[in-house]
Formats: sequence, C-alpha cells, structure tokens
Amino acid sequence: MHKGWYKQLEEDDDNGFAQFGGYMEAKKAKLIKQVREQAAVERHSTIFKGVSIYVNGFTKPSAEELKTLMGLHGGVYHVYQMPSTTHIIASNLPNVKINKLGPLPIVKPGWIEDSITLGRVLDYTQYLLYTNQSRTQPKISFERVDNTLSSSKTASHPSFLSEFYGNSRLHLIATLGAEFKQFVNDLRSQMGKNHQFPGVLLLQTLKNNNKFISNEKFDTDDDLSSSLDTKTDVEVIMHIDMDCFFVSVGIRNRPELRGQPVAVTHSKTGQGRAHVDRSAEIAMYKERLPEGAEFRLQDIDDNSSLSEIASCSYEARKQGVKNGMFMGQALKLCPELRAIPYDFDDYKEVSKILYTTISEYTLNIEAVSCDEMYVNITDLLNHTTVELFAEHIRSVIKQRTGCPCSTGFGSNRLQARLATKRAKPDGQYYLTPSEVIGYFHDMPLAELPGVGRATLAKMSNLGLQTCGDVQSFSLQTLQKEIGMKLGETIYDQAAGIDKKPLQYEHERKSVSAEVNYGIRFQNMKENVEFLERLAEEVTSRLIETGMKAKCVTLKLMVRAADAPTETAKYLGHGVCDSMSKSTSLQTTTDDCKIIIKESRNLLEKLAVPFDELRGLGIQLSKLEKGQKMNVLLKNFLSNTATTNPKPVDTDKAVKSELEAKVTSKVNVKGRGRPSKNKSIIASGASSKNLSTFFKSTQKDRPQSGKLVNNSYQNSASLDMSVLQELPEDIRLEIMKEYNLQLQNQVCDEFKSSQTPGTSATTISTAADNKKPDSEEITKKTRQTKAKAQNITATGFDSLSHEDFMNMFANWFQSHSKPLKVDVDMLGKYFKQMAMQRRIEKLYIYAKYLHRNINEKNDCDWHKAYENIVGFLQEGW
Ligand code: DCP
Ligand code: CA
Ligand code: CA
Repeated sequence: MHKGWYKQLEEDDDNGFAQFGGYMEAKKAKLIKQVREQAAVERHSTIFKGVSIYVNGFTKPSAEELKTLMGLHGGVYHVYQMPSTTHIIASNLPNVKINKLGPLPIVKPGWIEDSITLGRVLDYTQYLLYTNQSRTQPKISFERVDNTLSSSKTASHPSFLSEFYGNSRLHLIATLGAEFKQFVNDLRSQMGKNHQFPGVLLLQTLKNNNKFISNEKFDTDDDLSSSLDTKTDVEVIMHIDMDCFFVSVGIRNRPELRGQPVAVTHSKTGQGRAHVDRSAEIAMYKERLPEGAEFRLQDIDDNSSLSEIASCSYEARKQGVKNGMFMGQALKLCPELRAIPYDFDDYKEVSKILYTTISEYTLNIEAVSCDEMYVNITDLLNHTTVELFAEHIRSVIKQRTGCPCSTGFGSNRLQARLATKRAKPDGQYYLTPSEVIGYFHDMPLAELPGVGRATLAKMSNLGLQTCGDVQSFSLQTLQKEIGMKLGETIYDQAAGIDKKPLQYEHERKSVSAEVNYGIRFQNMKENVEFLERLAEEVTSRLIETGMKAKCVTLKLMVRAADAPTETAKYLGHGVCDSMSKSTSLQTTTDDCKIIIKESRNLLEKLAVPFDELRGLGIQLSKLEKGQKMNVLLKNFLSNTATTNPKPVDTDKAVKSELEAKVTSKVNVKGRGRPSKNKSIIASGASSKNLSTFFKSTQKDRPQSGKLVNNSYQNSASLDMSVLQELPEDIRLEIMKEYNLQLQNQVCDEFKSSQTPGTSATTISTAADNKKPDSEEITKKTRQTKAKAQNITATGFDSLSHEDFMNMFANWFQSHSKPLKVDVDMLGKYFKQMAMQRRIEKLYIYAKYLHRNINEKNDCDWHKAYENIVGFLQEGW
C-alpha cells in the first residue's frame, strides 16, 4: 500500500527534516565555518555595489555573517539604520518594529545568499519578508509575498531547499518533535546534581505563603487523597497538549476570529487550481487511500481544493470538520469556515515556550511533538496537588503563549493521554487510580492509541466494541485472533495498563532530508545538482547531531504510471510510487563528498527518468557517535556552573576564570624555574596552589594585566581548576567552544608553564626520588606486561584508583619508551570514560598523566600522551 511520506514523517520520530543537536553552538560553529570557507575560496565580487543593508532582529545567517558577506561582495553593512540604508534584512519582525522601519524594503537574508550563489544581484522583491503583520499594516507599501512556494519555484531553483524547509508544515512537525527530544536531552545532560528548578521554588513559595494552596485545602479537600495516592508509590504522569495548536497560535492577533470556525490551510477559497485535470488524480487518490479513510475524499469534486487543513478550531469541529481534512470537503460541511495562513515562526516560538516552561519544573519529560509531551510530576506533588498544579501550569502557559492547552493525569502514559481527551478543550482531568477501570469500561476500542482499522475490524468480529468488552474477554482468544504481542498490548490497554515507562533520553537513529514538493526537473543535470544540494543539507544535519553514518538511503517518489503529469496541487507530488535503495559504507562518515558520491550512485542504480521524479529524500542511518568531545566537556563545565545559586554567564565566567588562571600560571612559573618565553602578563598575585588561588577573595586576585576583567568575582565559584588542568588539546577545544579570545601566544605560554609539584598526587615525586632497583623494575615490568595482556581497556575499570595510579607509575618507570600497545589501551580507556561521561575520573587521570609525561622531557612520551588524548578526538 502506498504510504505517503507525510505519514512516515509523523510516525518515525527519528526520520525527518530534523535540525538537530547542539542548537546555537552547532549553528554558530556552522555559520562561522561557512564564513571562513567563503573567505577562503575568495569568491569576492562587487555584486552588491550600491547596496547598504541594516539587519534587524535575529536572522539566519546571522548579522555577523551577513556583514562578512557584504564585505566580500562589495556591499555596505550598517550597524544602525541610516538614511543611506537601502535594504533592511530580517527573517521575522513584529508589528511594532515594522511600523518604525519606514518605507525601506524588508528583505529576507536568502536574497543575499542566493545572489552570491548566482553571482549577480537578484530581484529583491522576490525575497520580501512574508509577515502576517504586513497584512494588518496598510502603511507597508509592498505587497505581501506568499513564500509558501505556491509561486513558481521548482526544485531546480537555488533557494528552493531553504524555502521549502523554512515553510513546510510537515517539515516543522517532523523536526520539532525531534528537536524537543534533543532539547530535553541537552537540558538533562547539563543539569547538575543540585539543580534547582525555578518552578519548584515557585511552587514552594506559593505553598509557604498560602497563596497557592490553602492548608485547609491540603488537609480536607478530597483532592488530597489523590495527592496522597502519589506519595504512596503511584506515579503521576501528566500529558499536556495544546488545543487546536496552529489555530490557537494563529488567532492570537485576530481577535475577531475567536469563537469562529477557523482552519489553518494554504488554500483560501477551497477552490482547486483551474485548468488542471483533477478528476483522474482524485480517482487515483481514492483508489490508494487506506481502507476506512475514504471519508477524506468525500464530497471532493473536480473543483474542490485538495489543500489539507492542518488544524481547525473546536467551533469548526462541532460541524464535522477535522484536522487533515481537505479544504474542499470542509467547506461543504461548514461554509462559514474561515481560513487562516500558516505562522511557522510563531508555532516554533510557542513550542519553545511550552517546553521551556515545563522544564522549569522538572526534566522528567518525554517530548512527543511540537505541542505535546508527557511529564512525570510525581516529585512535584510534594509541593502541590494534581488539580492545583494543573491549574497553575495551564495558567502559566496561557499567560506566556496566549494559547490554551489541556492536561490529563493518570498513573501512566495511556491514562494521562486518554484523560487529556476528556479535558479538551482548555481543561484538565485527573484519572485517579480508583476511577481507571470504570473510565476505560465504556471507552470505544478505537480510542486506544495504536488500534487501527484492521485490528478494529477483527475485534468487532469477536464482538468486541469497548475496552469493557475486552476486559471480560479471554486473552488467549484475543491473541489467537490478532497476534500475541498486539493482543497483549490491547488487553493491557483496555484495563488502563501501559507498561512502557516515559522515555526521557532519546537516541537518534537516522537523519534525513526529504523534499516532495516542487520536484520538476528539466534535465538530468538539474536532477543531479538538486541531489547534491540535498546531500549537503542532510550532511550538515548529520554534523549538527555530532554523529556519523554508515548507511545511505535514497528515497524517490515517482509519478505513478497512470497519474497525470500535472497535479491538482500545484507542483505537488500527486499520486506516486515510492522506491528506495540503500548502501552500506565501509566506515562511518560525515563527509559530504562521500555522501554525495553514494547518493549519486544510488540515483544511477534506481534509474528513474528525471521528469518522472516527484520527491527525493536522502536518509543517513546506522549512526554512531562522532566528535562529541567538546560538548561533553562543556556539559561538565556547565554542571559546575549550575552549583552556583545564581546562574552566571558561563561564557564570561569561563573566560575570565581562564584569563585569571593564565595570569596565575605565568606567575607560578615566574617564581619557579626560568622562563623560556617572556611573560606577557604582569601581575601582583601571590604564589598559591592553583585551585586555592581561584577560591581566593577578590582582594587577592591579580589587579593588573589586560586579560583580567571585572566579571572575575561573579565566576569565582566556578571550579576552573578543571579547565586549567585539562590536557592542552581538550582545553583548546573548550576555549574554542566558548569562543575564548586568548591569543595563541598566551596558550603557548600556558603550555610551557606547566609546573611540576602542584599535583595532589605523590607518585611523581616518588618516581623522581626513588630509583627502583633493577629487580624491582623487572618485577614491575612483568606486572605491567601481565596487566597489559590481561586487562582490556574495559578491564581497567576493575582496578582501584590506587592500583591504577600504581600501574601508571610502573609504566613510567619501567619503560624508557612508551609501547604502542599500552598507549592504545590507555587511549581506548580514556575514550570509554568520556563516552560514559565519567569526566571527573577522566580528568584526574588525564591530569596525572599529563604532569608525569610533561616531566619526562622526552618527545616519545609527549607523543604518547598526544596519542592517548587523540583517542578522545577520534570519531565515537
Ligand atoms: N497538524 C498538521 N496536520 C495534521 C495534524 C496536525 O499539520 N494532519 C499540525 C497542526 C496541529 C498540530 O500539528 O495544530 C498539532 O496537532 P494535534 O494533533 O495536537 O491537533 P491540534 O492541536 O490541532 O488539535 P487538538 O486540540 O485536538 O490537539
Ligand atoms: Ca494539540
Ligand atoms: Ca498534539
């Protein structure tokens, strides 16, 4: 059966147009890289001569990058809007801002990128910013430009991909779910042990001030029993879901539409495109629709719009309109249905607020999609009750987003989710344990998640209509009919049981980029070029995740043999056959060239005529961890930072600490042996053990030196001894990550100033002072060899800390030169520790190793150290 990609995208949370991971850091790094690459290839031109831009608000590429691009191509960048500014560049502007900008054209940054790509200045009117505001702002002199691709761009247009991704609703649905899973992941991994949730503090304060919960209520209210339920082992899971999400977001600025039947859709009229023979296409759709889904094409005639309704208001639902329905049919059911356009940026913003809000209370969150998640609130019930928390959180969300949401509670995901159904719209419902059986008793089986039409039909044949029917039915008979696994699941579900715990952590399985709109190639060259751009896109997404892939899959949507060449939806994919082909690589990769090459091979093998293609996708799977080193260490650092009562500006803090540290290092060195390099920082700091130095009071801190700045005090509690003691390579990574501006010179200075004697361990001193006799050496050598043979990298784990340190010491003493086998083994162990996020241990060992090897004054040992640490940087 034909299965549209839409469906697939929604079902497979790992498959999608996900922009993923690392968020701003990764994006920043990527942009900076792009600028550098740009500069490197010296694609200078003067195409923007006479153009002066002023960048307003957040843009992608960033203002900084646009500035560079203008510089490289003969344009002028204005930090402020000036009389001579010719264009305002913006990606998104609120009403108020637009008002103030005057008559200058507000142009999307894609104009600049595309012009550079094509080597000439393109007509900016094609890139005017689409905003809803512009429609409500008659002062704006230019026409609103619909950038939903309904214009004329096909995939062969250079800016096609960015526009497609920027605007597709399906892209958004597919990406945001995955993005928020990653968002939760990231927050969880950054959360220190003593992390204080501001929301919890708020709940406590409200409780203490009796503002939120009167004690009376706590003591006497029947609800208390429900909260007590939770205190005796029963978990409470909240399901939270925005009400008619796209509509709610869209009508915030359209108060006249409140209470009206409203739908979010591309089509405004419900009319299809003229001059296109739709009947053949509709007939084919009908044929291919899954059994039971025919209703979707009901009432659709040749003139009806095949534009889908993404979301409709509850007023529209009362008249039979549903999400996913075609506009043509919906208008027949509800002629007064008002259509509003998409507001992608706003959806993203509201999603972000939703997730950020919940994460202020707990990170026991399983992200489901852009408007929906499960939350384990059991711990929160120490400070509140279910009902009060529901009221509280819903009002906070409404206040922050302007949109209503509904919450359902139960002791597992299933109960919570089905409770939300009862709560909707704009309500809350707690399905207490005692109610469960009764609640499920009358529930139609169709309401259960994962019960499809085919299953329903089989159950119906057994005389089963409701969960109650199943509750009193035999499990064996049910399993015989619908299969062991499904039978058991439904049997459980019918009784309100859901054994699957919430998934807080999320492991990404694939990354993909797929386009099924606007694909109309004129020739093979266009086809291949598009494929290459798609490969670049998917590779950059892969890189953002920090993973490498081993499998490349090319997916094609091919016009079905009997489908019309032009589709009802302009440039849509129409009725298609899907085909795909995969290839497995020898090793994992994130190299764009390889991915392009493999994709091209696959395209050749599938050998579909370019003009028959309606959709292309590349999926990268069998992912393995790539270079995540810096992220790990960053997390480690931010964990340290979160122990501060008040969050500090980590970037600044790290920077100033590091700067202070460099100063101190130089001082320590100055005191000790003579320096090879001239100290560049003068300082009056007294000599101290470094870690205590950083815990010193402000008056102790170095007063002079250009690298010391005022934020020192703020960051004093950050344990920067970690950073200062990290191996050079890792430290440089972190500095890069935090964009620390120390000059190389200083780093070199720092490097060469590593001082022996400050280590807390005594082994190195012992090694220095006590020359072991030859017998002892032989014995130790034997021991070490035995260990090397017996202990795999993982086996190191079984050694105590002391054993481990002894083994290190033996190694240094018994070998004049390091053996490769030992280096490799240690390297693997270090990598393993990093992967398991045992950063503290890793740090101690790396520090120890660094110190001792540094003392050896021997290139081979230095190299060995580099190799060991090198393992941390290779792909994993
Ligand atoms: N969506 C879409 N196409 C669909 C289903 C959903 O574009 N076929 C988008 C628009 C929805 C959003 O996803 O607003 C969230 O989907 P939900 O299933 O949560 O539906 P709503 O939020 O619209 O309504 P409800 O109040 O039933 O949750
Ligand atoms: Ca919803
Ligand atoms: Ca939802």
